[in-house]
Amino acid sequence: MKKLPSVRWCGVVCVAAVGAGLFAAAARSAEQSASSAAVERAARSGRAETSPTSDRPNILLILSDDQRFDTIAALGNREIRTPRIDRLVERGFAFTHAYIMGSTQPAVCVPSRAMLHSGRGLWRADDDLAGQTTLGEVLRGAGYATYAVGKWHNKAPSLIRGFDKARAIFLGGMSDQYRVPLRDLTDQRTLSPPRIVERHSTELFCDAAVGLLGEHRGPKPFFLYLSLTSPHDPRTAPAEFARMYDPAAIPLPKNFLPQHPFDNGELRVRDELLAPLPRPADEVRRHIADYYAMISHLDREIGRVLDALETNGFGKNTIVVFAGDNGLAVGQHGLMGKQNLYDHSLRVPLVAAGPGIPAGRSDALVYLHDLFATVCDWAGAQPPPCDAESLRPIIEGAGAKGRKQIVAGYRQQQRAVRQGRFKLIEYRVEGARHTQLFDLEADPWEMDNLAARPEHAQRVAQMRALLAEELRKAGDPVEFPIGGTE
Ligand SMILES: [Ca+2]
Repeated sequence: MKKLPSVRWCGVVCVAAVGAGLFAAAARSAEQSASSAAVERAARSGRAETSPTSDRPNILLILSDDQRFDTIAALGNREIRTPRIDRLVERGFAFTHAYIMGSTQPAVCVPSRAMLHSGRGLWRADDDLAGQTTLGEVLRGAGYATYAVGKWHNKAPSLIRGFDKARAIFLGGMSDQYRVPLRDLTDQRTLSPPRIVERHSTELFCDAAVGLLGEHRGPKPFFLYLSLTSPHDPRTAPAEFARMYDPAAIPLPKNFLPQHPFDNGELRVRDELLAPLPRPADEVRRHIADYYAMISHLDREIGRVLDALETNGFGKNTIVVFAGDNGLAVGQHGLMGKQNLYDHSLRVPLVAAGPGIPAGRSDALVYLHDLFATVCDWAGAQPPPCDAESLRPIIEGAGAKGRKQIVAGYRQQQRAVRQGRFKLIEYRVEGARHTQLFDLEADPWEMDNLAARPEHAQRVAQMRALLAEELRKAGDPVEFPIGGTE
């Protein structure tokens, strides 16, 4: 198993700096030059640092947008229909506890994708991936043909650097699903002016992916990144899918609340205004029905891409990864959006299937951005110094147990740590502080706050110390007071 290089970051973290940008500049100078040079050397020579072999797998990485972890039928959701993703789950390996690290801004997609494409944690990934070696660059340098389709939310230069071909690219966060402005990478390696085709974004993106699979010729293996804008709102699935779910028959989540019990610092953001306050139960049911309709539609569409793998002869030698960029509340805890640190907003689907991947499941704590190192590992490519850890030892049953803890933050108001069955969330909003402690085994819906109970006082203290230490190690530049007055 490939051992990732360890990185010492502490020396370059500016603890007084607010925001990721300053940190990124410091990290760039300290860490970037060596890895960039290696990738550039490999790209110039036209071959990989490690020798390309014909049996290296193709890699298809499909990323959905705002899809919560528990929206796949084969993983236990009894309402939703996801037959194609179910088949991936059944033949592949699913991580049931894949987390993102939160966000430094309301557009959670941006840092989430920056983390995925750089392998860096929240406070080290630059939103535009400026000067940071991307997954596309690493694989391109390692002799892969690299293709991108769909949403790219980290500015054009980082896209252009990493991909040989890019089709139907949407440079933004959200759009009318039937009027997405699409750009293509030209022969001059610039992006074309936007064009609009009046068809659902998921269908256009999957068409482009099918087209690229039809064009691909060896001997290089391919890396195809297919990034959807579904089930992100507007949740406007085609009629046959919109009819699939009757809102009246959708159960409310167990942790449904008409409103969040206290100000978490982000209750008026756009996502939270998609339903009135207090949240009407019927309206939340309708939102869930629309959400599920978008997911069933994307399930059918990615089925077409998976079929195209087979018809083009790539079925046996392609690793397929299906993942999401962040979760979504849709009525849980009185919230609608993803600007919080509850599990519904931090946890994402993460499934891989293909050669060398046994059928299985793991509840190990992992980060979505661990995929960066995992994909490099499958490709036989050396990742640059980063925070990602390859998931192959877990997938291949080598006794690995994943991360000891997961840490997350949201802007300057929220911080959280999960270790074992317990999760601590700390809030600081204009001088008001709240602490939540959840036992996620006994209370997976995060409804029963144990923080104020005397029998948990010692655990709260221990987890506060752990949170402070993990934030320091993760390079959080925000001075976030932990503990103190409730
Ligand atoms: Ca998203």
